[in-house]
Amino acid sequence: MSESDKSMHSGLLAVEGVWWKAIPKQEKLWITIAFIWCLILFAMMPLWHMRGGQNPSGIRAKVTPAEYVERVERFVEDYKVGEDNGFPVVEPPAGAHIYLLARMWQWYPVLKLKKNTKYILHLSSADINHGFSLFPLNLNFQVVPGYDYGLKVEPNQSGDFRIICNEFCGIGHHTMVGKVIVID
Ligand SMILES: [Cu+2]
Repeated sequence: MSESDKSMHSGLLAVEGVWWKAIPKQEKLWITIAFIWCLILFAMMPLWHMRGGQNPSGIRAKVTPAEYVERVERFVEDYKVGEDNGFPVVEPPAGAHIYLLARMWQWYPVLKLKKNTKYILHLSSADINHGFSLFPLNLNFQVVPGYDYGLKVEPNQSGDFRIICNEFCGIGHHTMVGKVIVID
C-alpha cells in the first residue's frame, strides 16, 4: 500500500494514529504528576475537614424552633436594658450565652456587647434558612431551623454593626436587618 493510499481515509483503511505507539517520556511524566496531584487533593478532603480549622468553633445541638424562640425570650427578659425601634436592646454579662433569633424578616433582639469580652453567640431560625452576615465585617454563618449553633465570639472593635440576611428568605429578605452595638 503506498503512502497516498493511506492518506485517503476511505473508511476501509484504518486511520493511522499515535495511540499504539509507546507513550513519550514527557507525557509519562505529566501523567505521573497529575496522578500524584489527584492523590494529594483527595487526601486534603478529610485533612481539611479535621485540621483546616474552618468548622464552627462552638456547640452544635438540635433544638425545635419553638424551644429556641422560648430560650431567646428568656434571654431578653433576663438582660433587657432598653428599646430600639420597638426591638428590645439586650446587654448580657461577660461570658454569657447570647441568643439571637432569625425569622422572617428580622434579627431579634438588638445586642449590646462589650469590646474584648468573650461570649457564646447562639444562632438559630424560627422558620426557614437565613444567613447571618455582620456588616461591615466579613463574617458569615448559615442559620438553620432545628439547629442551635453556639459560636465563641469576642468583639475586637467597638461601634454600631448591622446584621444582614445573606440567604434569600422571601419577599421581605432585603428588610431583614439587625443590629449589634459594641461598646468600649
Ligand atoms: Cu433571612
